[in-house]
Amino acid sequence: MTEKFSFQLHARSGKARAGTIHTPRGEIRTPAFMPVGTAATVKAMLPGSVRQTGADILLGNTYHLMLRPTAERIDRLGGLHKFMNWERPILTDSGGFQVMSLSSLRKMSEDGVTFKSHIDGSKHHLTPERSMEIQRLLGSDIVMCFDECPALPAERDEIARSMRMSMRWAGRSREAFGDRPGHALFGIQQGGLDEQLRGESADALKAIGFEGYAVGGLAVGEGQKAMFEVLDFAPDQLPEDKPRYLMGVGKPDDIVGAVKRGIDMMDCVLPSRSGRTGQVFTRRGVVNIKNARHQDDPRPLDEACSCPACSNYSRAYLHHVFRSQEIISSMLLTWHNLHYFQEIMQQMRAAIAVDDFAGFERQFHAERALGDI
Ligand code: PRF
Ligand code: ZN
Repeated sequence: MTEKFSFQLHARSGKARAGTIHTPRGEIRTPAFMPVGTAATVKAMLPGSVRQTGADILLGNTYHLMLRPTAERIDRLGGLHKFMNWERPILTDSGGFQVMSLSSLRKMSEDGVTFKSHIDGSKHHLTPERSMEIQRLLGSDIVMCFDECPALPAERDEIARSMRMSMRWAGRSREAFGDRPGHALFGIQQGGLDEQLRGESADALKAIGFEGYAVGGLAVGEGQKAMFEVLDFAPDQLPEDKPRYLMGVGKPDDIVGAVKRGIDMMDCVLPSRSGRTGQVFTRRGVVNIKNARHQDDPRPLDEACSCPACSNYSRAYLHHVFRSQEIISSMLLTWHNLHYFQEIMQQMRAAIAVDDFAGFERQFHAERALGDI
């Protein structure tokens, strides 16, 4: 295993790519889906179980961990990997996006953002430099630049102003990150839905130079059609030979459409969060286990799925434990959802390897068109 951070492309099918990210903590097969472990846990799952679903890497959050239990405490306890018992790679988001969606009394300036904690109302300041320090204290393998994700819709001038500030923050992030062999810093492209602004952002990031490049500012309410229109050009504006990460996406059909357009990595709370609200993703579409039609159904969720929920339990049981608010309901449904998302990724990697992404896509859409059993 190479000790440094590197990315190797193995195959292409159309614009879809398959590759491997090498890190000192292990390999990440791409296209990769990263389960979200916001508060140093993928909720309702043991780390060993997350690994069994096929995940090579988890996502953690600067914002949550800086507030509780704090980055300094995690550092004293030996870093995030040891703290949460996940020894493989961890990517951490930089905090700005979560400040905007979760905290109150936010005040943005060129320096950074001041905000009040959603947990106890305490006041905090986050800058590119502080975000880099927190992500270093956590021991993150893939560190994200500190950026601002403007809410859409917004005036073009406002999106341009915000993007240019994010690009200055990207320069400060690169400077503060320093030289850390085996660890990577990813830039984040902004620019809303505008091809020219996205191009300007990509050029600014490429001039600074990063180990990987994220497409930020999407999946913020613009809808799938608009997102795909941006993904028809945005990945092409980024370097060929570096991983491309689409932040916060998405539903299974969003993921498939993103990979088709040249995205290598994604993360989303959807499979884990939905597992706790009874929303199940299967080959045949979305199933709501709360629905009374399952209460006498002895069949598994998906007879073709090899996860513990489908191997060992009926829909009637899953319905019962969900309705009874039993803890095992969250455990089983989260496991199934994460297993299903990872299975899609594996199928896409296999299809790209034999240059048949179109064949995968055909089957993916055909199965969903059948509807639930
Ligand atoms: N920036 C950062 N994190 C993010 C986003 C972003 O634009 C998004 C957008 N969907 C999700 N998470 N830093
Ligand atoms: Zn299953």
